[in-house]
Amino acid sequence: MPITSKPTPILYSPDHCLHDPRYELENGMLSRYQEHPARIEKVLMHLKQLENITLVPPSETVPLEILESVHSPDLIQHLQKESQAVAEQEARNPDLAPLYRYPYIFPIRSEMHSYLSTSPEPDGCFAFDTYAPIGSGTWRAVFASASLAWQGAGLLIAGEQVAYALCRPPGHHASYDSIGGYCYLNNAAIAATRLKNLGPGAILDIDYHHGNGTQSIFWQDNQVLTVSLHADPAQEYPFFSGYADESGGEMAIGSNINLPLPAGCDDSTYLQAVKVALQRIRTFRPRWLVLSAGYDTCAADPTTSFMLSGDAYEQIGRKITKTGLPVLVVHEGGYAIEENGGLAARLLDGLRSKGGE
Ligand code: SP5
Ligand code: ZN
Repeated sequence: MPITSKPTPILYSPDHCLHDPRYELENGMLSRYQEHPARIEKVLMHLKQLENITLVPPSETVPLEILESVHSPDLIQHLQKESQAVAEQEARNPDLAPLYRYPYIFPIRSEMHSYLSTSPEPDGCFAFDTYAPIGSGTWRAVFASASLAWQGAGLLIAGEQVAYALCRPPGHHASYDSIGGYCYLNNAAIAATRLKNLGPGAILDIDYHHGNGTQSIFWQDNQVLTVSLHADPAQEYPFFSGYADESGGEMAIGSNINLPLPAGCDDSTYLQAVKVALQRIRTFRPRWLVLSAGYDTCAADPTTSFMLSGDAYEQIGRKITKTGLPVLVVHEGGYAIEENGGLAARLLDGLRSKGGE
């Protein structure tokens, strides 16, 4: 890093701690919820110690009309109402706190929808799995997370070359009208919506899991190229999307690219796929890049199969830098809590490298 370069903004809000479910469901048993506040706190501690960074506190919130273009107004209202309802339930019965509502009735036939959505148990109308429970602080946490992504996009528009939004909860599994996979609001999509003011752009998703929500939000949008590298959905969550033949809606054919990778994927296979992804991105001639950065691809991750080393993240960053695009990093998954800070630092080192490999 030359001493003259500008400090890199790291956006952080403490409000993510308001969302802290204890459990997720695994084969009928409860296990510890993997998407834990410590994930972000540890990354923050690590990035804070880097040279030439500036910690940026929240100073902007995502406008409601933007939220209601990326997500259905019904979903937004549902998140607000459920958090409020849980807060009231906890106030009536403090012994229950912290209380999280999990969907358990899924209206898989359309006639079930209208009745369920106005019933006391509507959660399944807005969720595709059980991994996104709602507690009293969930709305505030997800709104703060989305707002960081929005603010980060603003920094790129103002001329920053790299910014890192420490979003939590993550967002890439959240679609227009459904939540799941620890995700509620699609932070990357919200950032991209602001960045479209600069012209067409790309979202590159390097989380271990397919970014099904991001894919679906931009499915018919030929101004946003969505590219996702992930574990083969034939073997891994989310199973229902992420296949190589999903290439965009009829309004935007070719604007979605999925690169599924085999279980156990190592650095060289992964970096080859990054190269392919970046070639496709260059061809699209974007003006900006949102990087949905998950670290659940690392060898130490307790929930996944890929074997990436720390060096791989720096190489990913270097390859991206060579596109010359301004990059907003949006934090997604990654459950090796002790490792993720170091990996985020390596990625950022790569993103701040000057040119050559
Ligand atoms: C943002 C992100 O990384 N979300 C990941 C959400 C999925 N995590 C858990 C998937 C585990 C599926 N295991 C099912 C085993 C059933 N036999
Ligand atoms: Zn993931």
